[in-house]
Amino acid sequence: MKESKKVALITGITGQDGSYLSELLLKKDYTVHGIVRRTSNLLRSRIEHLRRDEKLYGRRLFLHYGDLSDSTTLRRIISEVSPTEMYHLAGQSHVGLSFEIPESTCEETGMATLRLLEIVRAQPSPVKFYHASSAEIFGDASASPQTENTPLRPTSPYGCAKAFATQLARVYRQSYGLFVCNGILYNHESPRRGENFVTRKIARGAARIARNLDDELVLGNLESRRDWGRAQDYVQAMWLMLQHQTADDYVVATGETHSVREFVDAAFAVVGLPWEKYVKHDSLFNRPTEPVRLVGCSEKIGKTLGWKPAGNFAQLVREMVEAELAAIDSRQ
Ligand code: NDP
Ligand code: GDR
Repeated sequence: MKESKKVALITGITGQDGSYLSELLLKKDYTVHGIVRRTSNLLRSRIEHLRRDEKLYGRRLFLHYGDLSDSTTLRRIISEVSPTEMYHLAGQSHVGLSFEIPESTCEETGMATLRLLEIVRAQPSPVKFYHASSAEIFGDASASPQTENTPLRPTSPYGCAKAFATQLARVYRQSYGLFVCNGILYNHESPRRGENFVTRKIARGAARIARNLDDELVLGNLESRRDWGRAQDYVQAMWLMLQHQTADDYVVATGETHSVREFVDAAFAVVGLPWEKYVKHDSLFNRPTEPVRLVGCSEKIGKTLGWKPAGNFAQLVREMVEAELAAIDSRQ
């Protein structure tokens, strides 16, 4: 079999974005290497279909054990794989939980990015590096909508760690001429979203209530607003950034916000139930602080790389609820 010349290395391949990005790169004829950490459960549900594909696994898709805290292993994997492109997506990605486990969040998100940049800097062949930055770096945003030039004012340990990593990525690009891009991504969702993020929790809750498996859905702040897009479109943006002739930072967003309440309303409308009867509030899910006015301006990536979001809010909600219903029905 002819070896593809484009070799990608993905940290966080088992996550929502890593799984969609792997599919995209494999379709584009890349050889894809992913770093997975040791867990007690071998089933990696989001990439299991790729791992079971005999035409891919062991031929154009490879998994390597490594943890973000383990620099000697990361260095060995990067040297052996010699990637042309590296997508750094791994880390503790839950903002609310970062208040409970701030040290490990900052270690994984901040220090691990520094670790990887240092390893990439020492590679004999250039590696294009994508860093998964986040809208959370803007936190208590001083301007709205936010652009690549909006000041960083994070409001959570997670946001602080991403701000540190984002600024470091800029420093490595400017100081050493490395091809490093920050994708400043706003919330993006899909049926593969982790179950403790609000959109998946709502979609799953609405579907389970509709099928009489649950009788309530307990949430935190219903008035929070987010700029929600589709994960499948956002991994396309990651890839586009590394194909451009120069490295830069890009905001990736829809430019539209909706409240958690609107998401709930739309999700329960899909199953034809009145949400007010089932949704309860528990302050356990409230956060000590919330970012404000988070909405992104994706004009730069639109003009420079031709990216634009596909689909709208209503389609996203429907897609997520229908996927939950289909999963329940296939088990019954
Ligand atoms: P997920 O939480 O779905 O995936 C995180 C990935 O990181 C998983 O593969 C996880 O492995 C891996 N990981 C976590 N800690 C370690 C570690 N110590 N060593 C090795 N691997 C580790 O996140 P998403 O796919 O949603 O997001 C991808 C990245 O983009 C994250 O950095 C996130 O912070 C950032 N981001 C996400 C946005 C979104 O809306 N989704 C928006 C902006 C930024 P395992 O499967 O074993 O848990
Ligand atoms: P976020 O996503 O913090 O924006 O981070 P999340 O879905 O966790 O929260 C969105 C908003 O919903 C409110 N909320 C709840 N959130 C959760 N998780 N559970 C609840 O029960 C609940 N009730 C209300 C939250 O308070 C918040 O305001 C995501 C992650 O993917 C990050 O990794 C990424 O960087 C940012 O998006 C951009």
